[in-house]
Amino acid sequence: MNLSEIKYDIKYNVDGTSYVCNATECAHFSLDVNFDGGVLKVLLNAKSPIKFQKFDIKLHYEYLPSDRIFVNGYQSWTDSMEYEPSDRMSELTRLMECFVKLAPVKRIGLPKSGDTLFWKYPRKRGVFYGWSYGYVRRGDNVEIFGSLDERCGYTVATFDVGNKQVIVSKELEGVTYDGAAKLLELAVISGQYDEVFDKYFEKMGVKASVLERRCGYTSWYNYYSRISEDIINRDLESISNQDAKFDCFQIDDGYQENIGDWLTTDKIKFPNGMKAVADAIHSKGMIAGLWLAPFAAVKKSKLFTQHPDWFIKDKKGRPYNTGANWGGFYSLDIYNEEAREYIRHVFDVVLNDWGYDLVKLDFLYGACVLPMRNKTRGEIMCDAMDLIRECCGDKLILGCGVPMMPAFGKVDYCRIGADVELSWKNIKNKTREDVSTPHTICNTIFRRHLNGRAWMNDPDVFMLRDNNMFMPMEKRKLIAKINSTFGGLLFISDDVSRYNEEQKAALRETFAQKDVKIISAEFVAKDVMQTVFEENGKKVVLKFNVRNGELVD
Ligand code: 9PG
Repeated sequence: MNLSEIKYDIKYNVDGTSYVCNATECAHFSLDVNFDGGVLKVLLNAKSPIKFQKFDIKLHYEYLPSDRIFVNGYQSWTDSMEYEPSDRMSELTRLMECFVKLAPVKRIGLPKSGDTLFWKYPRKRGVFYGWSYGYVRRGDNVEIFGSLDERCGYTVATFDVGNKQVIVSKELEGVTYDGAAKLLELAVISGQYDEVFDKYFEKMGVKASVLERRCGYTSWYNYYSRISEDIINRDLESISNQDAKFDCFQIDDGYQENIGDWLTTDKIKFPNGMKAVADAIHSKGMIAGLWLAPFAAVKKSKLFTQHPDWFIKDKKGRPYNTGANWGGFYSLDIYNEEAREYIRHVFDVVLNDWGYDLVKLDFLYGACVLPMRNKTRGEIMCDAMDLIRECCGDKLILGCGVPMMPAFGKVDYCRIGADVELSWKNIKNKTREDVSTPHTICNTIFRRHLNGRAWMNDPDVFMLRDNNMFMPMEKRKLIAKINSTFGGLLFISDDVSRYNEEQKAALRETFAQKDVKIISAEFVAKDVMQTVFEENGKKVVLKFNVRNGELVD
């Protein structure tokens, strides 16, 4: 990269006046830009207090029509895939985009799980944007543009084919800079797919995961929140009578009286409390997992009614809704000392008193929906993940609903796609984070580079059962195959005592440890995914339509 070819597109504000700057030196600040060893670093020296409205660095890039462009969605659930240069990225109609920005819709929190409220969505054909990193693939060669540090603000990589540019932007809302600060540290690496990601994580200082892949059960995708001690005990018993190797049993949402009151168990559903459940799981030789959303609370929870001041507030000091689930929820301000103490206490009870070995931590994005305390969203999320790891010590964490890069190396397992649906239909989503089988399948394949590097990937469950199931066996088996080929955590939600011989065999086959080497995975026609891999030395080709799950030959 030639530094003299870099273009700067910066808008900032000093004392209420807006300025534009297209150079490294201007009236109110200077930038120290350095490109060394494949890393582009930008340091700011602000001469007076500055707020940035836009901070874009533009690099010249020549695309070819055969290139494939990968952009990483904002958080776990956000759709992420490779595009062709002539594609249009948006899955949301303009109408939907306007709808989610309406004040009453914002109030119920619908768009808050994604980036819609703080990042302008490119509408044009041939413009693709993603968070923290993205790449251009030319045949077998991949060139990645990847942030090495999101603590100095989230990084957005935009690939603009028409303008022959890669634009690296920083999300710096809410911060006033004065004096010296790092604004960007970006690695540009090219080579073979695996080699490039190995180098990227090495530069980031995130060590490869040493965990084995895990096989287990989660209660969510059959009963949703309608669980009880009876259902859990029955499924636990059925699983322990199977000859497939289960090593983890995780209780999901539904055991607690209210979102936020994690230590107040619903006595009707779980009369013996949550320690008894963990003990029962341990007695079957499995590790015990429990779901919670450690920052979240609903209005009627004891936590929120007793301590509204511990929660994130808007500019006017009113509690700020951070998402639409459970009729709307609020998130704790992770810098509030009492809130931090409460979070520590919850983990202490769940992990030490109740004895859970793994926590599935969900809706984490809520911690950074608003910049505050002169910190960017990126810095807040990094701090939130540090707090979580500190609270959990060396217990296992399965991240979920979490902005990706702040969680790299901080969680042991992580969801990398949307929730799977009990059917395989191509629904039009309200947001890019919605429940969707096509989205989760694409993410499992296109975020495979994170598996074993950032953590072990959780591709979400596969289902083999016949009851409460709305897709044919062939499609259920396809999901199982994709998950076991690309994922690092294999969970079902089925009552396996109802399995017939075919289902039992499919379960054993999915859980069986295999030596897998992915050779390629790409779209070969509209919506047609073709993946080629070696499984125990044998070449396998899988070709299917991601929108409906039909096999293609
Ligand atoms: C428990 C569930 C399960 C599940 C998680 C998460 O965008 N949405 O509307 C949306 C709803 C639910 C959801 C994710 C997204 O599910 O992914 O595995 O734990 O919470 O409530």
